[in-house]
Amino acid sequence: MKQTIFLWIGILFFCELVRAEDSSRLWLRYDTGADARIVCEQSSPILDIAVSELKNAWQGGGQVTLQIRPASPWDELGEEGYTLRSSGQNREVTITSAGEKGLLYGAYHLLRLQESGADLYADQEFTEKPAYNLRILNHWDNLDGTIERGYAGHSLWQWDELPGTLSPRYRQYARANASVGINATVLNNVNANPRILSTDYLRKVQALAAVFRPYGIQVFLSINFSTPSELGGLATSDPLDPAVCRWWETKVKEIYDLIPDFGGFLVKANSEGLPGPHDFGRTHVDGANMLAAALKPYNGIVMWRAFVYEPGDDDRAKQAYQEFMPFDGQFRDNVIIQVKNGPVDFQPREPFSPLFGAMQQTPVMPELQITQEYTGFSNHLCFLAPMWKEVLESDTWQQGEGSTVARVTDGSVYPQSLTAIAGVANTGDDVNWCGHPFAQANWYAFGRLAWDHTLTSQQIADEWLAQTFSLYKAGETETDNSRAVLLHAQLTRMMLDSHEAVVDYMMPLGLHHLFAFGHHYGPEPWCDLPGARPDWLPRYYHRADREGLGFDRSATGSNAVAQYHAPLNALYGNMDSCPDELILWFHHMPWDYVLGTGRTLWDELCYWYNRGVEEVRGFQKVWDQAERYVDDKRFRQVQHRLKIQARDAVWWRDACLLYFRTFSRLPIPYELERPVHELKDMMEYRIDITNFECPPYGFTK
Ligand code: BDP
Repeated sequence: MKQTIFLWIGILFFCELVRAEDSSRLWLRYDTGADARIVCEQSSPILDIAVSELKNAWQGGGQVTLQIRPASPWDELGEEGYTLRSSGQNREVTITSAGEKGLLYGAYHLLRLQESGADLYADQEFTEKPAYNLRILNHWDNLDGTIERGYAGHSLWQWDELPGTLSPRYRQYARANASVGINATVLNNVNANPRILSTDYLRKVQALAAVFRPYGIQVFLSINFSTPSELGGLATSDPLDPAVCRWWETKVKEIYDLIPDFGGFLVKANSEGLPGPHDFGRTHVDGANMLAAALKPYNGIVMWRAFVYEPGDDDRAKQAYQEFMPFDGQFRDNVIIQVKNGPVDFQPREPFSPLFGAMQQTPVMPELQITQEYTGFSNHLCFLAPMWKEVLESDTWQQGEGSTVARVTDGSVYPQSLTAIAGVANTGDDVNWCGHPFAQANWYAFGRLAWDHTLTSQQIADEWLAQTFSLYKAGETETDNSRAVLLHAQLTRMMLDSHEAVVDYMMPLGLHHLFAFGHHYGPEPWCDLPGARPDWLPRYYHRADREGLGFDRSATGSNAVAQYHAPLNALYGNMDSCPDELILWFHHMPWDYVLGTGRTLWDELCYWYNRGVEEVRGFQKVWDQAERYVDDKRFRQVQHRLKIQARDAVWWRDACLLYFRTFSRLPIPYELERPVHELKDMMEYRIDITNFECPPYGFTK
């Protein structure tokens, strides 16, 4: 009997060890069983989680007290903010908040400090409160279990099993989000299936909402604008038709009867073939306000996307601004306009969307893409915090210097009660959630920046690395541990440089949308599909010809620069002052134009592409040193993907340079590495996207 028990303990221990490093624990790899002294006088589902997390994992020795303090109108920290005090002498920590969620976030923050090696017992007191009210993930998950632009398996939501069976991953998902302050989720694709609002599906959504609630996570749904006719059997979905309004009111009541804290709707309308108010001769205001009226009695909101563009003569980059600016001030107060970070579409680099700061009487929320649709899927290591910081810190100048994208959306510049930021999720049912072990850092970074956009990318990378990999090991020699310190610094650097490297080998100098048609993985700057929308083809964007390269958006071209506030319109509008990083976004530049570096545009292009390749090779060198410090499985996963990335970088460089060379007719500078592919071959490659498992080299000719 005793032996069997020991055997079982052994097996469990072994399983735990194996499970321990499959990446499924994300950044939450606490050692459990600490049985710490945690005091909290109240109890509730949220507080009980805060207490049990600390009880299991807090290793500080002293006592942690969680206290709800009476809410007061002067309390600027709100229900989600908190104060954390620690006293070195008594080894005590006290976290206070006006709300339960504040205590949950405080508890996770304390554990984050512990896991990232902070000095826990310095006498200190600090406060934290979130920058945005709503910090929300957008899942592009379809009801059939597939994920649009998902690279980590199938959807987490097991629609067929819900509501009866609840996967343990729902709770783990909620916990991971709460640990970084994410407080809301849109469960389904913006390209929404009307069936999501059927009673059957709403019951499934209700079950998910119940799992997420104790972690402070509110549920939202994407809706299809034609649901009244498609699902409800009405003759129309015209937003001004009284029967349509009644249909939505009844549906919204049904939702709130099931999910009293339901958040509201996300809407993609009249975009990329989806229905919307234009189909009935109505406007975006008519559509959004009708839904907002139905949601208002329950405090629900509408997140209406500005990602709209029609094939036509005018520059796609200008269209969202043209469509929405005339409506500023006309939306109901529970509507917020969701704007992608750039004016086109989540490209590796774009200038910020000119709608930020320009819409002054309507709340606007940034939409970022966590899933790496345009940055190498889950094969390429690309830490996105630097890119998001670049957007959030861009100065719109709309209210003078310092009106950054972050400040015009978080309520600092414009008095708005509704503030939000969305990230298109990169999660799936893969064991490690995100496909690439380092892609987890992007989920993490989104949450951290949504909470506090003043954190630096370095702080976020540091924290994430420390929590995700245990580079320092007890019992190792001092030399080993000081090597680990050095390695940690090198890995942080690698993360910080990774986005720029991707831009360099894919689309440097402001180039954009050179992607292969449809799947957006590899390069296809030559792509020309008869009958395809011109604004879905790379040539529309790069405009390469015998004279030069790039899209003229200056006053002599599409004049998109005019949508930016002074002094940006002049800065971007002039070839000599436009930053090199964006020069081909705003200008069609002659091949022999001499840039600030003293090199011609053509030479510079070659240098930047080459630099991207070299940077990735550098990442391989850094990562290989991690072999001794990182568990085998994750080490190999990353190593394998870096090999793919290094090959892809060469593929991108060769494809783009050899193709553009057919226009420039100039040699690649002789000091640079020579291409290893033939243009003709690359133009025939087809990636088998239906079988897109890592490695992706399912090329067929
Ligand atoms: C594009 C994606 C497409 C999305 C669309 C959107 O390629 O799959 O549906 O954005 O955001 O980037 O609506």
